[in-house]
Formats: sequence, structure tokens, C-alpha cells
Amino acid sequence: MSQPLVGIIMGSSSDWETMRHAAETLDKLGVAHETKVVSAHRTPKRLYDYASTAKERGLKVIIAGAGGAAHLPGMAASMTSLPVLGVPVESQALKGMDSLLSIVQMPAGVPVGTLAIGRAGAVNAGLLAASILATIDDDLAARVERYREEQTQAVVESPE
Ligand code: RP5
Repeated sequence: MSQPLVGIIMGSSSDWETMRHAAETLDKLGVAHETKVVSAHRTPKRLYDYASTAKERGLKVIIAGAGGAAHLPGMAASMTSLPVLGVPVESQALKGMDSLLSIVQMPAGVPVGTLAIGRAGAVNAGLLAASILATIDDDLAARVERYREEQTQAVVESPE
């Protein structure tokens, strides 16, 4: 793929099962992206390096997924003016409510666009990232429209 436009980061490789859905959604829409494990707690220097250089490296949107005490999206947002989309990964102990509340309630001034817990949030983060990029890319906008149209067509009239 060409120059990545979307950076998908996650707190642990155990988050990949969820975050791969963001990557697969971007694949379907033909959006170049990169994926990295970057932990706010275990690899803070890696997080600093990643977020503080993201813009100059050509990224346009960051998708950050984490579970539990999920500081990753907020910390990433504190170090870049790029849009940051946060995906709460479902945790074992609290089913992702901890992740959601850790990500969503940012203080005014440092936004994180918070998505749903789990797979739905990861898919939608991919779609939102594509929609953001599509505002200045007509070809991508057409692909996003087609994705939505195909989704509509796939809905059956009756469950039987
Ligand atoms: C968080 O802790 C990660 O985002 C992950 O969701 C959670 C558990 O990580 P592992 O113990 O599986 O590495 O930092």
C-alpha cells in the first residue's frame, strides 16, 4: 500500500481481534493504513514518538483502541491535532464499560471521537476515518457511498 493516511494503534496485541475490523473496513474502502501496538502504560515512549510525529509522517486520522484503563486515545490526542477516534475494547472484567468511560469523558479542549464498544466501534471507526478523508477525495467518497448502498441492498425484507 502507499503512504498510510490512517494510523491504527492499540494498547496490546490482544486488541487486534477487535481492531482488525477497523483495518479490514479501511481495506474494503481502499484507504492506506498502518497498524501498531502502542501502549500508554507499557510503552509510553513509543506512544510519545508515535503521536508527536504522526502528522509530519503524513497521517491524517488516528484510530486508537484500548481496553480497561484505556488512556491510549486521550494520550494520543494530547500530542497531536489530528482527529483521534477512540475504540473501547471489550474487557473481561467489566465488559468494556471501563474502556468506554476511560475514553469518552475527555475534558474540554482535547477531543477524542469515541465509538461503540468492540467490533461495531472498530468497523465504524474505519468508516468514519474514511468519511473524514472523503471530504477531500471524490473517488473515496464514491467508494464510501457504494459501501453504504451495498449494505442497504444486503438487508433482507423478511427474517425467514
Ligand atoms: C490494555 O490492556 C490493552 O489495550 C488491552 O485491551 C488490555 C489488556 O492487555 P493484555 O494484558 O491482553 O496485553 O492496555
